[in-house]
Amino acid sequence: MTRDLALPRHDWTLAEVEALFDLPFTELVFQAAAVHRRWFDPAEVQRSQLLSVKTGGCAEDCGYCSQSAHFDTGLAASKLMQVDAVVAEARAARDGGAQRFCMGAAWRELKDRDLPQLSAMISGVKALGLETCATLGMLTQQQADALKTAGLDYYNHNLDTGPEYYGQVVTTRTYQDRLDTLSAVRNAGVNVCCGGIVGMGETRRDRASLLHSLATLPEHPDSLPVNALVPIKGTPLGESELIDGLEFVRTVAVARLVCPKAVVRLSAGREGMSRELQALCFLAGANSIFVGSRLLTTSNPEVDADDRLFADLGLRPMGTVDAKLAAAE
Ligand code: SAM
Ligand code: DTB
Ligand code: SF4
Repeated sequence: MTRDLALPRHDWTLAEVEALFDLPFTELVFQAAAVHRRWFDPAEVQRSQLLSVKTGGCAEDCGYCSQSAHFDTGLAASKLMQVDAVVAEARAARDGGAQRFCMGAAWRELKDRDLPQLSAMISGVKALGLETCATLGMLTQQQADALKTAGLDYYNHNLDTGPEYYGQVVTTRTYQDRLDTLSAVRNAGVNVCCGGIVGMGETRRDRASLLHSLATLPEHPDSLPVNALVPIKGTPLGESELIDGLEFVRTVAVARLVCPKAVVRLSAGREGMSRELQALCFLAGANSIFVGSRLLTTSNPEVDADDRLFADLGLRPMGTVDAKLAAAE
């Protein structure tokens, strides 16, 4: 009996994931599109908005990042933002059409002294009717539990690349550190948002290995961001060539096939992509994007352009803000 391709599996082998990458392009996209339709309405795409609530000066040496203190990228560092300012940005994001708001901090790990302020931000954003997400570096179990209590719906923490290539990109935090934070998040009952970056000089096998790592986690990520590297001058990866568009689509399609129920996010790097390439990503199973003219520290397509893209492709926003909460505030 042949296996139903749309049913989630946790026993993927790396060879099987590589074999998906090696399928003829149209066959791969066709299979991914078929699986996408089994779990989602393909006309719906989630809109998430990012805000850097604490920028720059980070102790980690992630070779792609504008915010690492190890590299001179010309980025000015700033302190943790005030709660009111964050909530005001979230309200504007909601009114601009976002359903999820993600707060990012350039930290190696969350410090307990910052927990009350972050908890207040999360509660404030949640009270606007938005889904809440945060990405604050490594977490302990107690911190993950506290964020859950504050109203956190999702925590983003990426594996970034396959374990074999990882050491070429980051040396200050291990792959196991990342897996431990993911367990704490999952144990706290917070949804896991976990993916990686392509276009960092890795091989197709490394991309397959990243997706293999994600597909063999104890539970598949709820959200799976696929970022195309945004090369940042001054970082070790600042002169990298952009990833080939078709290879990016293949990565999205394989992500959809190995984690069929995950919301796959077409994340950083959209500014370098044509509308047609983005449309292929949606066909291959991507069903979430970041909206707003800024990601964390780099630029993103303008909302008007994304509104036109949605209209021209016949796409609708996925989910809605909590109307009761939005009306009450
Ligand atoms: N400091 C926290 C951490 O790394 O755990 C959270 C913020 S960090 C900027 C979130 C993720 O954004 C990274 O793990 C990486 O996958 C992605 N990212 C960062 N810089 C990027 C770039 N230049 N291009 C593409 N993706 C990037
Ligand atoms: C993710 O995977 N991509 C987002 C989010 N998680 C936090 C971040 C993209 C950052 C792009 C570079 C920047 O703007 O600094
Ligand atoms: Fe710091 Fe996160 Fe950037 Fe790594 S990706 S340097 S942890 S802000």
